[in-house]
Amino acid sequence: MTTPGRQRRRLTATETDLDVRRQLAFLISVYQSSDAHDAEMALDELSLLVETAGSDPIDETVLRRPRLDPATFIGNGQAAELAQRTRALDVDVVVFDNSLTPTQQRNLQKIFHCDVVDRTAVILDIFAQHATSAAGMLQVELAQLRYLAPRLRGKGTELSRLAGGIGTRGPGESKLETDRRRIAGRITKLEKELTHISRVRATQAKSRERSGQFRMALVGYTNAGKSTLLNALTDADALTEDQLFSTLDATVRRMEMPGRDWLVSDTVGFVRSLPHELVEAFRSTLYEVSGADLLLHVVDGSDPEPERQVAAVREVLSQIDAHEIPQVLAVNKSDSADPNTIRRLLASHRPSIALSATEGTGIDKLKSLLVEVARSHARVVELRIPYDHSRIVSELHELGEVIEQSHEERFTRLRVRLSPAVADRFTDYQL
Ligand SMILES: Nc1nc2c(ncn2[C@@H]2O[C@H](COP(=O)(O)OP(=O)(O)OP(=O)(O)O)[C@@H](O)[C@H]2O)c(=O)[nH]1
Ligand SMILES: [Mg+2]
Repeated sequence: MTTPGRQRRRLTATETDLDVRRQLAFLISVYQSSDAHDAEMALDELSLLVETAGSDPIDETVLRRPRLDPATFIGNGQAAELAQRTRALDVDVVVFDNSLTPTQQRNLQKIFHCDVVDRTAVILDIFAQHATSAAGMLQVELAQLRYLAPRLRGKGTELSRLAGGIGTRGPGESKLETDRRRIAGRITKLEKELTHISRVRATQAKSRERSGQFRMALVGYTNAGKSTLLNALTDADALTEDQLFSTLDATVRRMEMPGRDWLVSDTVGFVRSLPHELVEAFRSTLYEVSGADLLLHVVDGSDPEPERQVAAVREVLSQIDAHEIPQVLAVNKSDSADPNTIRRLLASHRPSIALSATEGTGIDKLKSLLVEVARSHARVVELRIPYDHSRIVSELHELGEVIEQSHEERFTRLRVRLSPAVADRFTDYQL
């Protein structure tokens, strides 16, 4: 089930030096009561994530544990039993879909005699390998170190961590700092650099806001086709790949729309329970989302259970306070999706539209729908602009749709349709 896209990735310095082979991974998903199906779905996705991170999942198991063990998560006995299985398979790393506490991770490592990581570590590792911009790298490294710091407590960093697998690679070619004494200093330094970057970003975003341009952000599960759709909408050349998290940095493009151009941004894909360390670190990147006027939520209609993706995306949107922004659902990959699934999605989510970003079908309809939705959320305001502020009149013609304009003794009187954010800027002139 590997696809060529998933295997391609840069070798880290450690790997190049030591010519390390791909790690063999054993996957475990634990559920507490009746959600066995969830646990199995979770394993399928974990398997993709592990492959994307560059390891080979060779076997997996779903465990039911009504009570979780604080020391070893799955209990000593069960762990010892599984350890026999993983040793026989010569497994390098055991990957849990569930979150493990630092203590559980340490204890399990002793029982399994190999690396034990959780889903968060895998996602952080993928982000580290995919980060290319300076800001992206700083953000990922900060998230990694915050995650790693409590895990290095106690004596010795133990284990095979020096071998260079999931959880040891920093962004780009770097190796993650694992010396406890130096981590705190590094974290402070990264935080400082990122504060500076977010200040610059905030200024840029503010100036875009002031320009009053309409901003739409593409959001969606990883691999849903956001970048492909951005390209189809704007003739851009954003990187698209059949792999998870190929886009990490926000890209902003201009899209021609009737009346005026919109700014459209594409950004990091979401995934079920995106690690909070990452959401925190990527807050400034995600500002493109939380500050948008409209969200275009892209879902992969060919996924076996796209509703799960939609729910996961909504959850992240709430985490970044973007859940109240108007949304349009684009059911993508209609060329390879089951028509019943498409119908179901369209019926349960409004406004929505089916399309294929690669085939280009539905793109024009999507644009009309976007215009319609943007309009329905716009406010019509009545303004009185003194003649000596006439510059504002021409500005209003650019920012919105002027419905009526008349001249009074000392004012120009306008009825104009504006997006709520822009309307707020002109409250002083409202009647
Ligand atoms: N069949 C089909 N495949 C598509 C369509 N749109 C995108 N894809 C494929 O889906 C894969 C992912 O597309 P991307 O545009 O990179 O997805 P993304 O949402 O930007 O993914 P990340 O940035 O990794 O989160 C690529 O292999 C695309 O060619 C479509 O309409 N139909
Ligand atoms: Mg992308």
